Amino acid sequence: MRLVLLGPPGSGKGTQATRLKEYLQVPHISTGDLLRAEVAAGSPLGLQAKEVMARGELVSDAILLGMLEDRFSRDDTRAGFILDGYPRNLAQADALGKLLEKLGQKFDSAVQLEVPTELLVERIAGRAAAEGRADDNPESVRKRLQVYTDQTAPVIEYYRQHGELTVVDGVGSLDEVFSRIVEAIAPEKVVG
Ligand code: B4P
Repeated sequence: MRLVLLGPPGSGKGTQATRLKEYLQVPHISTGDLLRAEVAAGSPLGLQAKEVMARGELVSDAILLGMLEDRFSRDDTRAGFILDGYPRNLAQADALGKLLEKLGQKFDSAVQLEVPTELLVERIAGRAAAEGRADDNPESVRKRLQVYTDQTAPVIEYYRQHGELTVVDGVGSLDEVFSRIVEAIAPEKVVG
């Protein structure tokens, strides 16, 4: 199964992708995690991305596409994937479509997690206290939410128009949200 998880920061994309990965037995590809690994390694790419991420802005499309092409060149993505954090703007949605076409892979569904803004802010504040991620400070969170509204929300329309959008209520316990996603993506597709 080839899935994209869409939703604002704090909507549970990373959280649910970790569970879906076990359930669907396909790799979880988080562009945020890939970037954070580059930052931690101090690579040239990581050095470029570090400040941009800390400000809550989007890293350049060219860097992201290069990273994605590299990740998709690995055999484990042939049977499927859960893509978390990509695409974040229309240019990235278009680039992903072209990449899958080139690889001869059929896309299944974009799952949008819907969560009200007050709850997003609350969840991220909880993670800030627990993990201290560089971009979970109030100023960056405001910026990330704004970037989401301006650049990522149109991606939802893109998938809706392609008839590939599945909307899921992201409010509730981790188990409740997970069950809703599994139900929405048609469990019969999951077997095999
Ligand atoms: P990401 O790593 O994608 O960060 P995120 O949007 O905050 O989502 P995340 O998956 O981590 O959080 P989740 O909602 O699961 O991106 C970080 C930065 O990297 C971006 O700002 C950008 O700079 C850069 N970047 C990444 N991809 C890019 C791209 N394609 N193009 C350009 N730049 C890119 O969880 C949040 C919190 O909520 C957690 O603490 C979790 O425990 C909690 N939570 C989740 N579900 C819950 C529930 N049901 N109930 C209660 N709490 C819940």
